[in-house]
Amino acid sequence: MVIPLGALRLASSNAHKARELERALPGWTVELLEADEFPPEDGETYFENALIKARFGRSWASPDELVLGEDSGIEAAVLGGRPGIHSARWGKPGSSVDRLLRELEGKNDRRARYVCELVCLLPDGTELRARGTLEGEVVRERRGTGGFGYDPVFVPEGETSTVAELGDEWKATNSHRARAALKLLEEFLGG
Ligand code: ITT
Repeated sequence: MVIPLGALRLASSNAHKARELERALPGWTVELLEADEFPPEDGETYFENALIKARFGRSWASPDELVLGEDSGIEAAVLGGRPGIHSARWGKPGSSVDRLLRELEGKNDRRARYVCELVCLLPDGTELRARGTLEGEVVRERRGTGGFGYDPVFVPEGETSTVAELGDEWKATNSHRARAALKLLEEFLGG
């Protein structure tokens, strides 16, 4: 199946995700779904949550649109993969990064990875899926202003700067989301 360049409707309320995906997919536009409320993300995996969002988007979007669901998170090795799918709402609202730093206090093993799962639902109901990861480690203090979420405390493997210092340009080709988007593109091209 070869899908021509076009528009993707992202079933998300996170504008950072839409911008990052659009930059990662030259020639495509990525727009957020204008929904007031999204269904609860009660899946047990990133894939299940991405599928919940994509199916919700499919029920809202115009029949000819391609709909995308995205779920992502950060997994700290020494915490057994937490916060994982709970990354967005870990601890008190707005304090997820503080909680991660607190839980890693005094720990030498700072390894972590970002994970992103994408589910694309085509107008005919076909489901395409792609996953991207980014390995790295969590530093002890915030640095940088780019990106969002945990980016000020996450240094990717092979880098010395945090993702927030590396910035949105870097994310557009290297992030877990960009990697998943490129795999999705391969699916679009019939790979
Ligand atoms: P939607 O569910 O509406 O798409 P959300 O932000 O709630 O938006 P998720 O439920 O997928 O998204 O949670 C992902 C969380 O994981 C996100 O809020 C961040 O805390 C973290 N995260 C994921 N990708 C990230 C990235 O590229 N940079 C920094 N933090 C990220």
